[in-house]
Amino acid sequence: MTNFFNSTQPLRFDPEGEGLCFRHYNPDEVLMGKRMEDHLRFAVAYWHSFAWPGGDPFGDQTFDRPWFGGTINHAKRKADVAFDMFDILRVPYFCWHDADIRPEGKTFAKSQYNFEQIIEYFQFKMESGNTKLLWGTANMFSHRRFMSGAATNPDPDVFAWSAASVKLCLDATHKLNGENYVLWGGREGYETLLNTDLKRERQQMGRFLQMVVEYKHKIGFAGAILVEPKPQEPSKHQYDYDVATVYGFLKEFGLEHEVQMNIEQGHAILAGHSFEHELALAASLGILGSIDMNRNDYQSGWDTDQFPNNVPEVALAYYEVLRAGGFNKGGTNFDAKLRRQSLDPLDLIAAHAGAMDVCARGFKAAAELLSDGTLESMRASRYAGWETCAAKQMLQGDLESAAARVEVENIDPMPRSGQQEILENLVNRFV
Ligand code: XUL
Ligand code: CO
Repeated sequence: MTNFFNSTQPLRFDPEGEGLCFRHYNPDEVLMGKRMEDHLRFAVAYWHSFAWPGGDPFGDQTFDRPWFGGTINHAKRKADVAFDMFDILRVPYFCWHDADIRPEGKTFAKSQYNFEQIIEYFQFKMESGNTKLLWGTANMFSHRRFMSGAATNPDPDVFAWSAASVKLCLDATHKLNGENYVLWGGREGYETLLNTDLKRERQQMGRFLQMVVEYKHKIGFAGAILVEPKPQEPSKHQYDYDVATVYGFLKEFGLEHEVQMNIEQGHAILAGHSFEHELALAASLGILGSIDMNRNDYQSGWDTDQFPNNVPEVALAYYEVLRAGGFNKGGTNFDAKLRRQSLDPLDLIAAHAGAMDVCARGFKAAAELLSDGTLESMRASRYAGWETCAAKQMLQGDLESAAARVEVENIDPMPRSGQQEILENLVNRFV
């Protein structure tokens, strides 16, 4: 135990409590036959909470953490504080990038040596603790060697470096019994089309993803490989633009049954969609894996990665997750960071505890809405015509036989209300 948080006493569930406690998140409460902890599967993002120094484009580091320093001892101290926080929050999972957890070495071998020491340290801490690994990933966007992409780089040596990075991180994720492995391609895109061979870059990226999947099978990693879509930022355009685009990409490279999605709230908004749209689409395509829960500032138009605090939005998102049958290997990763003025250890705890409560409220509302059944029965009745034999047969037939029905059956379709306001009022009763 470190003394960063003063106490590592786990937060209790107390709806009427004063100070720091959960007012809505009760891990043991059973909803739809499952404990809330097992539904929501919360994870802490190591990068935002322990590695981010509090900078912005106009100012440097604001956080002064005792583990900032770049030695292996600093990295272990960081791990100690992280595991203290996992205990306080009672989160079942965490997530990392290689670059968050180990000091960068002068060579790949030195970075690997540092990384493996921390993975061993994690293993030791995980054996005696309650927090598991939701996913690992390789940071292939921060270091300048990746400035022109990782797998899509014009330099094949960077492709090889990226292969070595993913292999190392996938091996470590496997060793720690991680449930998923994520690829987010922040630099897999372009700054200008003028210097970009788009066809070649997409092919490199497709082959890279096939290699990752081949390797996953070779080592017997049972977790899911997840791609995280984002339309832009840091690149002007990113190839993994949104769920629909990634699905087309997966089909092109024969990976639609191998790879699923890690969908982030803020990325959905940047792509011009709602979070629930991206979730519903992924679910309908059978590729809904996991979620990165956060929110953007709706005025600033970029990825501010704030902790969620909008219950109705969160409820509609979890509604789609529940409608799809809930998480399997996936979970709710808080890909969210403190504001840079939130300096205190207490801010870190409050941010997560508050977000867990927001998610719990949203989740409970979603579970009640689904159990109530009205929304689903109204949706089903809108499509009831398609349940008739004639309608089903029409889809088996050709254009001419469908067209012939108009005359033969004397068809004259009557428009029906979409009932949007009635449905919105219904949702409002639950959120
Ligand atoms: C960046 C982002 C990443 C990924 C993991 O916007 O969301 O943190 O989640 O690389
Ligand atoms: Co993310």
